[in-house]
Amino acid sequence: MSERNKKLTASHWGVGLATIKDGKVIAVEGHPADPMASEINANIPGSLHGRARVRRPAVRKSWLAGTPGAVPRGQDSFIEVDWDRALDLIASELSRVRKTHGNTGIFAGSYGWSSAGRFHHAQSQLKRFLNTLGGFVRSEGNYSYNTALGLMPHIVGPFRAHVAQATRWPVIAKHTDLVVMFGGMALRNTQVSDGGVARHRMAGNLEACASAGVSFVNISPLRSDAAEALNAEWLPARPGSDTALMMGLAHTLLVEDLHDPAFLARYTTGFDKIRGYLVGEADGRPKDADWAACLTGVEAETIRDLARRMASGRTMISVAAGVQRTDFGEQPLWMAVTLAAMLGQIGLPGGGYTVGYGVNANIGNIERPFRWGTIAQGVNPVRDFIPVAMIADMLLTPGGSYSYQGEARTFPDARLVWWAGGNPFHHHQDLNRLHRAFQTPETVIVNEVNWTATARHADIVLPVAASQERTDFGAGKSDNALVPMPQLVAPEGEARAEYDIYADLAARLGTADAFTEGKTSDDWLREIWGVTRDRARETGNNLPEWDSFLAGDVIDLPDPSPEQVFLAEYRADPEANALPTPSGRIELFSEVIAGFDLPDIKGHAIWFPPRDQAEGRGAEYPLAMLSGQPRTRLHSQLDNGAFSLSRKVAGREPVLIHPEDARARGIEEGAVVELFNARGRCLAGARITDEVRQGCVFLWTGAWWDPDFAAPQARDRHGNPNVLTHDLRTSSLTQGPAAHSTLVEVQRFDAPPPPVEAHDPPPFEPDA
Ligand SMILES: Nc1nc2c(c(=O)[nH]1)N[C@H]1C(S)=C(S)[C@@H](COP(=O)(O)OP(=O)(O)OC[C@H]3O[C@@H](n4cnc5c(=O)[nH]c(N)nc54)[C@H](O)[C@@H]3O)O[C@H]1N2
Ligand SMILES: Nc1nc2c(c(=O)[nH]1)N[C@H]1C(S)=C(S)[C@@H](COP(=O)(O)OP(=O)(O)OC[C@H]3O[C@@H](n4cnc5c(=O)[nH]c(N)nc54)[C@H](O)[C@@H]3O)O[C@H]1N2
Ligand SMILES: [Mo]
Repeated sequence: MSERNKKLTASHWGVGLATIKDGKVIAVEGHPADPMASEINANIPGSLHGRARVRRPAVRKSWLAGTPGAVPRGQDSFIEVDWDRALDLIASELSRVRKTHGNTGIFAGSYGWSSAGRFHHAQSQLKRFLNTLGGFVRSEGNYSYNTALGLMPHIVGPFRAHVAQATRWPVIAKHTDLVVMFGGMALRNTQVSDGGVARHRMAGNLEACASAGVSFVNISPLRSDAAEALNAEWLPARPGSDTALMMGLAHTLLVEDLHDPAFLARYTTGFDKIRGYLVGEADGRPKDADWAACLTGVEAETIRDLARRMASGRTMISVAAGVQRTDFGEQPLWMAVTLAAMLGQIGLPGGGYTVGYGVNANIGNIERPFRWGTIAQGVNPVRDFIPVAMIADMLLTPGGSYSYQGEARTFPDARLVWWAGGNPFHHHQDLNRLHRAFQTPETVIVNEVNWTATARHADIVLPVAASQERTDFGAGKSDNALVPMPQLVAPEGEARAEYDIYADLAARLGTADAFTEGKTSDDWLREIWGVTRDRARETGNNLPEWDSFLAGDVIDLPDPSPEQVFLAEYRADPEANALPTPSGRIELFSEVIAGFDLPDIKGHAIWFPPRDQAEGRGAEYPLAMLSGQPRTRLHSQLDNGAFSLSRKVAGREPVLIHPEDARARGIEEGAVVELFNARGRCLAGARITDEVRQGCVFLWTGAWWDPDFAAPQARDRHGNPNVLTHDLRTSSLTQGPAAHSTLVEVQRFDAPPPPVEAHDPPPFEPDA
């Protein structure tokens, strides 16, 4: 390590060097070998040792008193108890629920990012523990790109594999003329990658593209969704209108004979169907540039000109994951694939399409050279699951029916909910509805580092050690580096590593041998490191012994595929390398999806207007609210750290408002404003800027929810956009979250602004 007295710590946002004094982490800076270390590190000390830490096990007062409905979850006070009492309570609840309802009465879908580290991964630990006890209802998919996960296998192939195979940025720098970015490519989002990122390469790779003369078009409501160095042309299309814009481009290619019939014939199926739709065969309405101009707010001539430019050279079409987190988010994905197929450059270096550039630090920049070792989660004997974003629906309508992937399914009856490593009261939409939904289970258990809104909705809260408080190693899912994570400080209060908590619980329930296999954390770490070392050796890399690794610096491994071009093999030989779709080709029309006969997705890409717009809510709530990822933290993590706090406005989350929209409402820079719609309301701090499209406001995700239950609609005082978003999904095919499609109104808030209390612990009471 370059600097003595500083110790390594690894996070989803990169490797940090921590300074420790008197048993506390007092500073964390980026690793000197990281070309673009993340400022998020600066949040660690304040959050790690902050007021909000869960320091002792705690039980909700009314639940402990045996009158669980006396005060609603999320509004109750807590009683701190010792570990034995908390674990006895959980052991007896688990036994009771299993006996009365069976293991399908336990929901432990427990979505969330938790912390980096191969061994102390919150969800893996919880799942392993519950699997030794007969299993649990899980969740499927994610909040990030669920719609792509559910759609892409039907039309091109497995999405996760395809993201890993994304064409590399240096290839784009060399071969591409034009990158057309739907949803931009926000550099702020490339600070993070799940499991970690040792070197932030994105900014450098993009700068290299700009220097090589690659042109960029940023189609997005936010100008800064394109890095400044790109000098991108900004087309601020109306949010939710990407499909229409792509259709206008496709129609232009078609009528000006700029498309590639040979590619379409050889590599795709169903072009005739979408062609018929584009020219308006059935509805008499050509989806031409003029039609698209009305829906997108982008001039028809600009659309035609862009289509010609796309056809005149090597063009990469990029779709940000945020674009599919919208109403009918399947459609822009399918239409992007259709548009790229019409250009005929799929599989060529620097051409075609990519969904997901910018969704993390590593996509298109690096990949892991082999699979890292990990702790086995075991086998879950319960088959039942829910699509991840149906949590509120499941809790509110047990036994209710829903449609998913063409299948009629039934919600399980979740009596006990256990969350570890996620914050649904940050990540789910329509939080007032989720608050109601969380009243329905008999028992809610939450393992947390901090008193998040989710912890406040628990009956039993277990204080867990943060990643600086336990020994582990970091290795990003798509990174090529291994990072020692020695324990830096003792856990705050009575917090414990989750492995040790489950080991004690398993001992109470008679499954200790199955859970621990007689091993300590240290034994497991050595074993998992051993597996990682063996796999390294098989690929010709030598790794040190565990103890010297733990005392050393980051280990970089070779990049397995620096010249990678997405779908190059398919292009080279579409018979030998047929796609895993029903036809073996790119399906611009899918018989399978058409056969499901669903109301909200058809056999090819279709234009569906966003729901609020279609239902005429634009008059009452005229502003589109975007709620993208925050530059200053990871989701809700470390919101109480110094860097995140330093960017708040009037103590609240900043909301970006266009100068014209602010003027029309008498809103001044830095003022407290109120955002509202039929679902909820929140306060935020006004940042007036022409970076954001007129008619749109942008409120970052992750400000800890701070409801004032005495105020109208339990007004959130801090600025969490999910009090305003709907929790409908993209479609009944994929059931993906659609948070970006939200209409709101904004007004001045002239009353004395109430203090924000979200970063304080809840009220405690002594045990009676
Ligand atoms: N409106 C809107 N909503 C969104 C999005 C959006 O764009 N707009 N984006 C969505 C997306 S893409 C995502 S991925 C989700 C993210 O949603 P989450 O992943 O749920 O968000 P995080 O804030 O990362 O929550 C992780 C929680 O785990 C806790 N934690 C950290 N380490 C540990 C540990 O070792 N053990 C335990 N038990 N807990 C730990 C942290 O304190 C934190 O509370 O949000 C989604 N929500
Ligand atoms: N610093 C930081 N980085 C992060 C995260 C974080 O919490 N903090 N979270 C990580 C996670 S889990 C994920 S999944 C990724 C998410 O990565 P993305 O999904 O790419 O990120 P978002 O910020 O949701 O959306 C990107 C942009 O899409 C634009 N957009 C929204 N709706 C529309 C639309 O209808 N049309 C068009 N054309 N544009 C639209 C918005 O302007 C937004 O800035 O980010 C990751 N990176
Ligand atoms: Mo995500």
